[in-house]
Amino acid sequence: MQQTLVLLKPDAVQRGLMGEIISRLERRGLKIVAMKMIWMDEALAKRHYAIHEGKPFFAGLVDFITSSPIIAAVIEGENAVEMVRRTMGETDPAIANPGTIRADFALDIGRNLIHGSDSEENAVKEIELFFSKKEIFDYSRDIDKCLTGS
Ligand code: DAT
Ligand code: MG
Repeated sequence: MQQTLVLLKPDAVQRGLMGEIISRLERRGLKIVAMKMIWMDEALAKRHYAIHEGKPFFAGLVDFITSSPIIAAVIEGENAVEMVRRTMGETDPAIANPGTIRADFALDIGRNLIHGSDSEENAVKEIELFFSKKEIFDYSRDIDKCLTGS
């Protein structure tokens, strides 16, 4: 089963939107297999966003993501990477589809509430950056049989 990394960014924590966002992922049927509150330091922020190093928004992004505690979670499900990305919406809330987390709760590309890995390959790397194997749980839920027809 596919896993992906989700971060609820400082704006989600500060605005009291953690429950709302987690609830949307849960209600979709996705399974949370790890979750914790952490305060990212500059080194972790730079590693996590290494692909954006050199871009004009990089310094601001690192400052923002380290400005408050955040929630880190591992989400599991069939096609979880894409399911989470589509539930989040486009990076820029201004063009995200209504009904997505970013369109419904955010205005600004730099304050878009949630991170989700963008590929299975990156998900594996990002999960390793935030979680040890022991922090990720393998468990089943009775509702899982209600979520698919197969
Ligand atoms: P995503 O978070 O949808 O994967 P990304 O990986 O392209 O988007 O960028 C990472 C984060 O960096 C994004 O969530 C918000 C910030 N960001 C991206 N482009 C930006 C821009 N043009 N101005 C300000 N912040 C930006
Ligand atoms: Mg990205």
